[in-house]
Amino acid sequence: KAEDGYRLWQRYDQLQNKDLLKQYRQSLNGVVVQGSSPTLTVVKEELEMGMEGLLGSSITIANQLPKKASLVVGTPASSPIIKELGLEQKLKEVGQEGYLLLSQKHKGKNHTVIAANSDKGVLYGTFHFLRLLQTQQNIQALNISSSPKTKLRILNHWDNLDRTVERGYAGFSIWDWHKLPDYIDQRYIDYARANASIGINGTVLTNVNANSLVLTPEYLQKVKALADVFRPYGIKVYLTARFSSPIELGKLKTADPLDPAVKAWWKNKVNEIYTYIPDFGGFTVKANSEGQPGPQNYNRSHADGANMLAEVLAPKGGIVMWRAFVYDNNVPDDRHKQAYTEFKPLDGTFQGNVMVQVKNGAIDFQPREPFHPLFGAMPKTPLMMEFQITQEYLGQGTHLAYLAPMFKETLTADTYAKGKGSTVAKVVDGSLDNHAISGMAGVANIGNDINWTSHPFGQANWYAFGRLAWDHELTSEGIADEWIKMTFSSAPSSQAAIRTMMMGSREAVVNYMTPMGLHHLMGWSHHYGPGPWIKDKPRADWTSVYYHRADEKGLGFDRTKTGSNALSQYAPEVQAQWGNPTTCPEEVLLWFHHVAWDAKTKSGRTLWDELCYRYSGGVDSVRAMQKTWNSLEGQIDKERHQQVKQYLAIQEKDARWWRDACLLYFQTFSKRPIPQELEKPQ
Ligand code: GCW
Repeated sequence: KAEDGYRLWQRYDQLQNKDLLKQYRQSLNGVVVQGSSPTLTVVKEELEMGMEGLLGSSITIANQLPKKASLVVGTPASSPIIKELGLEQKLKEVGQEGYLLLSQKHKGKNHTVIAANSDKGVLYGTFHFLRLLQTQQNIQALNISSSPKTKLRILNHWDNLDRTVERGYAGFSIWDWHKLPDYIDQRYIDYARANASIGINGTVLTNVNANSLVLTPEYLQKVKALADVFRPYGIKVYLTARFSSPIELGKLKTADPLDPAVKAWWKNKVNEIYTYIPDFGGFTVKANSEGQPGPQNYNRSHADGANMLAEVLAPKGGIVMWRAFVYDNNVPDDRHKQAYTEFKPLDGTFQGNVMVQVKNGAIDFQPREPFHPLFGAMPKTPLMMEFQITQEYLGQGTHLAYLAPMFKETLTADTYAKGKGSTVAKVVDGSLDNHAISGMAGVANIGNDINWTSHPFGQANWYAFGRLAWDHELTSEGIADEWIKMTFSSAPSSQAAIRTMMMGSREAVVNYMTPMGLHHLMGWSHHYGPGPWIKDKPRADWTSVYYHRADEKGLGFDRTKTGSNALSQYAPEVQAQWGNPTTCPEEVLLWFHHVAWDAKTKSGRTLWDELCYRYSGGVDSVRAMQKTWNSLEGQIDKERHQQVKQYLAIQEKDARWWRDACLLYFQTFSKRPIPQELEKPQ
């Protein structure tokens, strides 16, 4: 049924395990939520829906302690019972958004407690508690405390006002601007529930390639309607600000950030926004990148632009997320270097409420990229992570690629900024340099497809992003396990099989698209299929040949001293490892080195043979996923089983297309045969 996909990981179907059901029913005899607020109303609704569904019996939510064991929910401020439990010390440690889940005796009775310092914390605790039931955990001796490692956990929607979605593969935008503000689609509420359940606390509604229209009163009313829906779920609304808005909307002659009239215009605009949305979060800005207007148009710096906006937002508590993805058609150097070159010198010049938002890698959301050299290089500036959940370069809406391992790979990478152990995660969560604000943004893969993300497994990437933004130390396997149990089934055999599929899936994509550090071989502009042969574009780096540099001698982009020297942007320890082809991990070898076709790789094979093996291995991995998935027929509802099966067939076909196209093309340079034992390209 379509609803199987629509309900995401929040299915709440009755549990089948009789013993557990008995345990749950006994220990959750009553539910007490004292206090009232829009967020507590949401808490009650979710508990009712979740527990009634999972336990298969009706529950009533009281505001007095019942006679029997019960679930007690709230904050010391709104709930006298919670206050009596004496949790002050423990609560102090979890901060404003954290929570406790405890099994606790009170006046001779055993209670399960969800306690927090704020209603929002209670909401997060409630979702965690429901997850325990959904994943069938023992809840007899709970002693959980949790708080987010990153402060801003934000989805970026690249949604246009005409409802097209840039790099969106799951239908049109879920924001129905035409019917807003009067019609509130149930989808907005379910969107908020899903996000709150994984700790997401902000959403940028509009595309970074921004349209200034969204800042007009007509649209601000609509934005307000969405903000009102999301507020009880702890989600703040942000917008993208087109830098030239003072010209387009204000009829000014300039958008120069140092011009007093420009600043006054933004100040008025920001004040106006806050009359609609008193807790408006702030702006995300893409400036002087891919043709977008920005401060450099007026010979000002990114800091001048960001600080002007930050100053007018500061009194209202708003922030600026200024993107470091600057890709200027007129800068001739290796594209890898541009962001670092422009931003590193600005470290220490940004206002306190500016965050610089940096993509995970220096090029553009490739299946694998080494971490961005800006991480660790701007200690005085809070750097926000930008991941892409939508799979622009990873098979878009039809390829299965579980991205948690990719996110983790970047987060655990060591920048060596302050010696060994200076991971990207510590830069991003602010702990390495003691920043007051920290954040992670994920470019959403959500659209109005019934199942939200086109590929049923795309939901796992939305889920994993939220979970890692909350706690980057969670493992990819652990996140997959939770998600599978909630989304599909908890039968141990299918659980393990699906987890295996997921865990290998991103590496499979890397192998059949861009193994060993190859990158940007995708077809021009759409980025879906292979196009390693692409040349003759107005700019060298709009071509693929620019990135792979295949010739008779070998393959790969020399980014060492003898080449573009992008490597010099990393810490000396990183340079030492990656700068030497024998110590450079093979995963990024061709990213940094031009390697001879006959050079020996770790497997003992030549580069050419190894490349053939990797491309073929990618195809084999997809076939293995197909086999596993077919074996699960009957254990997964028919509609989702069929959909994934058909998508895997597309993926297998595409994987062969990639393998054959790339190998036959590179063979025109290597002039070496495909190893005998491998399937021949067609
Ligand atoms: O990944 C590239 C995309 C563009 C996108 C740009 C960006 C929103 O191909 O579609 O524009 O990056 O991140 O700004």
